[in-house]
Amino acid sequence: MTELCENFGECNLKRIHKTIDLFDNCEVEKMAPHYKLTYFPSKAIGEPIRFLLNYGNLEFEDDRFDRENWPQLKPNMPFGQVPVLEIDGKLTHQSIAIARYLAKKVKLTGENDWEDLEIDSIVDTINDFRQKIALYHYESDTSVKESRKEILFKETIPYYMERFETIAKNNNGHMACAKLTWADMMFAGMLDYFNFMTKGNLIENYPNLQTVVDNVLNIPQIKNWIEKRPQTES
Ligand code: GSH
Repeated sequence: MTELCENFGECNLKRIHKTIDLFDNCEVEKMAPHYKLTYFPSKAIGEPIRFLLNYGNLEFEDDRFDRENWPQLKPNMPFGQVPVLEIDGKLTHQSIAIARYLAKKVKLTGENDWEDLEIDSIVDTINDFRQKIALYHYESDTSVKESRKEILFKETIPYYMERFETIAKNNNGHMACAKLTWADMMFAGMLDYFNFMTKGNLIENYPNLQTVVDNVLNIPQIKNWIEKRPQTES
């Protein structure tokens, strides 16, 4: 009787294991998250997010609101600003945090903490650069704007661009880790905005930064996105 029971138990156990294996190997269709990006009708700091979503073939709702509707929309945003990425109904904010989250999803982060630090530091530096240009561009007092212009164009821009160029050269046409990462998406995604604010072509005399941008813009998903996205100045 004991022997019978043991055989019966063993047999059942094998059956259970087989069922678990079947479940594990089964292609369970997982629902893709629903992404909705809410932003002004421009590229600016929303575009690296759009690049990352496109790079990963992650379908998203590209919600560009009319500027005159902003006062009504603002109170609904977590901190009164955009871009806001809604993920399955949950609102997320801060463009860099969102980009980093998406970079993990589309495998454009570093291999380890050290590489992530390298990426994070250059992304934050690109953001510092953006803020310095924006301080000039959005200044409404013309005399203050004029005084900021001198420092921006003679000192700040060359200072940052020369260092970015050296980084791009040392990283074989990338902004970090000598490979394609989300830092490249941040730089290439925001370049049009930087050029709009400075009314020029910032990378004109920087061949390695041109390579960074070409490397991104030649990715088929990004090429396809650029062809189909709404044409906007900034
Ligand atoms: N640190 C924020 C981020 O990176 O997401 C900055 C967001 C931000 O400055 N958003 C601007 C905005 O919402 C548009 S680029 N401006 C309208 C307002 O503040 O009312």
